[in-house]
This record gives sequence, structure tokens and C-alpha cells, in this order.
Amino acid sequence: MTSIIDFSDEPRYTIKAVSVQTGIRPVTLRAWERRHDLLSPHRSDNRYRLYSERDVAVLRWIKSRVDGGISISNAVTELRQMTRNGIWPDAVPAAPTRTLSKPKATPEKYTHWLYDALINHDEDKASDIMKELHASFDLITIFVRILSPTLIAIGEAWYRGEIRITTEHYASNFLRAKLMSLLQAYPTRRNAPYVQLGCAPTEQHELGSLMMAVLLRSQGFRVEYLGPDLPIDDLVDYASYEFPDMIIMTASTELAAFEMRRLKEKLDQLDPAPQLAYAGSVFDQDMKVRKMVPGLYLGDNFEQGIELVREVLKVKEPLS
Ligand code: B12
Repeated sequence: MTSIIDFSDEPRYTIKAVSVQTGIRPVTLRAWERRHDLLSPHRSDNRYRLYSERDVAVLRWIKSRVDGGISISNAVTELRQMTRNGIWPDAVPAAPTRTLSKPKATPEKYTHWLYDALINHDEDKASDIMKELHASFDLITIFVRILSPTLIAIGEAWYRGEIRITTEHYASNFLRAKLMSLLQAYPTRRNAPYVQLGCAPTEQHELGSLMMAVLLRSQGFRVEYLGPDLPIDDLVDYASYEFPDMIIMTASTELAAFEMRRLKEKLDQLDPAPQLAYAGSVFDQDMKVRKMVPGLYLGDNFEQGIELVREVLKVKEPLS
């Protein structure tokens, strides 16, 4: 971990550049400076504020405290007390940037390369491909046009007996691990609509749910990913004192979907009752199942799912 004091204090960045790097709007930055005497950025010849790498690191740290539920004045006081005693906090890692470079190939070509690397258990190659994908495509394109088709091709190859089950497990676990790292690379937040995601009882297919968790967290939601095969009673008990705004469950079988009826009944007894939303292949394929399960069906694709979550949780502006 690098300490904030290790960053350069040479004036370099305009307020706009700092806003892009930290996700703090210029108007908020100016207000923090004015009201809390937080930073005194250098002024250029034409009186523009210029911030250093260290200023950016301080702002990221302050923002992580505020996102964690601490008031801005307490966060500033905390920082002052630490620095007065010669202690500088560790720098908070930046959220993954999304400045995309021109892709070397089409999503279809990448799907083919990733499939090949995974069925040959070539982890280095698969990791390199994932790095390239992250540098060249937005998350939706990676998930919908590359990872999902790769998984489907692997499922089909397994079904036809062309690859062993061990290889299918290897590939899905590799992708699960990459998705978890991606999820953890985005900052966790406190002051944002709170969504818990996971899979219905008996359901092991968790990658769709995990992808949605990454997408929502990348958009600024407070997200907790709970994993596969969740027991209803424990989930409801957890929700009774964590107060999520929404719980999203996925299912690929009728058995798993029907368990959600019981979940809805129990959640409705809570006050406030979280919104129950669901998705997954069994709902996509069978309208009868959707009719039988109360709650909000998020649709068969992530874009529509995100739109509906934003609508129901009344998020109009981008969350930062
Ligand atoms: C990986 C995998 C597994 C892994 C899962 C690992 C993990 N950690 O998730 C493991 C090995 C555990 C597994 C187990 C089984 N599997 Co499996 N599995 C797959 C595979 C290869 C990929 C699934 C996947 O992750 N797809 C990627 C996701 C993103 O795609 P998706 O689920 O289709 O989701 C789309 C939409 O539903 C939607 N969506 C999904 N989630 C969400 C969430 C939100 C919020 C929103 C808005 C949208 C959304 O968006 C996606 C993109 O369009 C598929 C092959 C295939 N054709 O899909 C088989 C497949 C799904 N499995 C299958 C089967 C039969 C099983 C088992 C019963 C096998 C067995 N005999 O044990 C068990 C069931 C276990 C259980 N009880 O759940 C069959 C299902 C057939 C059917 N329709 O009934 C498939 C299709 C394989 C096949 N060709 O036969 N499996």
C-alpha cells in the first residue's frame, strides 16, 4: 500500500481532470474547499486551480470515507488529526478507468480466442485476453457479446461430449474469479441505493447474477453479492436488519423459481419491505413461471434490467 504522503505535490491537474479521476463533481470540490478548508490548490497564471497527485489521493480518501457513511466534516477532521500526528492514511485505489482503446479484433473473434484458451486450460492466455477486453470494450459488451457466448459454447461442447466436465468447471471458475476481482475493484459505497444479489435456493448458475452485481456497482449502486443457493429464511432474516432497497434473485429451474414465492411472502412482512426482483433463464423461457412468481421481472438482458432497477429505485442522475 502506498501512503498518501508518497504522492507528488507538484501542481498538475485542472478541476475537471480531478473530477474525472475522483468522481467528485467540480461544484462539490469547490464547496468542500470553501466550507471545510480541505485543500488549497495552487493557482495557475490565469487563476485556474491546479491540483497535485497528492491532492487527488486526499480527495479519493475523503470520498471513500463519505461513501462509507461518515459526514464530510468528520472525514476532514479525521484526516487533520492523523496528519497533525504525522500519520498519512494509505491511498485508496482508483476505480477502474474506462478510457477504451481501439479493439484488436471483433467481440466474435475474442469469444473464439477465449473459448480456445479456456478449453486448453491456458490460464495465462485467458488472463491476457481478459485484460485486453477490459481495455477495449465496455462491460456490457464484454459480458453479453463475449463471456456469455463463450460460456454457451462451452456448455454445448460439454453437452456434445467434446469437452470434459472438469474443463467446464475450470472455465466457469476462471470467469467467476475474474468477475469477483472486477466487482471488488469498484469502490463499495454506503450512501447509495442498496441492492443485494444472489441466486434462489438450489440454483448454482451464478454468473448472470454476478455480472449484474458488477454492472450495478460500476454505476455507483451499493451492491452486495451473496452467491448461489441462498436459503430463504436466512436471507429474510439478514434483510430484516440490513434494510436493502432491493433484492435480486436469479433462477434457471422451476424449482428454484418457485422458492421465490415463499421469499416474496416473507419479505412482504418486513417493514420496510425490500423490492424483490428476479431474472434468469427459466423466466426468460416461460411466461407461466413469470406469472406464478410475484415481484419484478427484470427481463432477459442486463441493459433492460439496469433500466428497471434505476426506475424502481428512482435513480435518475448517474450516481457518482
Ligand atoms: C457454467 C454452467 C454451469 C456451472 C455454473 C457455475 C457458476 N458458478 O455459475 C455449474 C457446473 C455449477 C452448472 C451446473 C448445472 N448445470 Co449448467 N451450465 C453452465 C453453462 C455452461 C453456462 C451458464 C452461464 O453462466 N451462462 C452465462 C449467463 C450470463 O447466461 P444466462 O444464464 O443464459 O443469462 C442470460 C439471461 O438469462 C440474462 N440474465 C442472467 N442473469 C441475469 C440477472 C439479471 C439481473 C438480469 C437482468 C438478466 C440476467 O442475461 C444473460 C445473457 O443474455 C450453461 C450453458 C448455457 N448454454 O448457458 C450450462 C447449462 C445452463 N447448465 C445446464 C444444466 C443441465 C446443469 C445441471 C443440471 C447439470 C447437472 N446435471 O448437474 C447443473 C444444475 C445445477 C443447479 N442446481 O443449478 C443446462 C440447462 C438446460 C436447461 N435449460 O434445463 C445448460 C444450458 C447446459 C446444457 N447445454 O445442457 N452449470
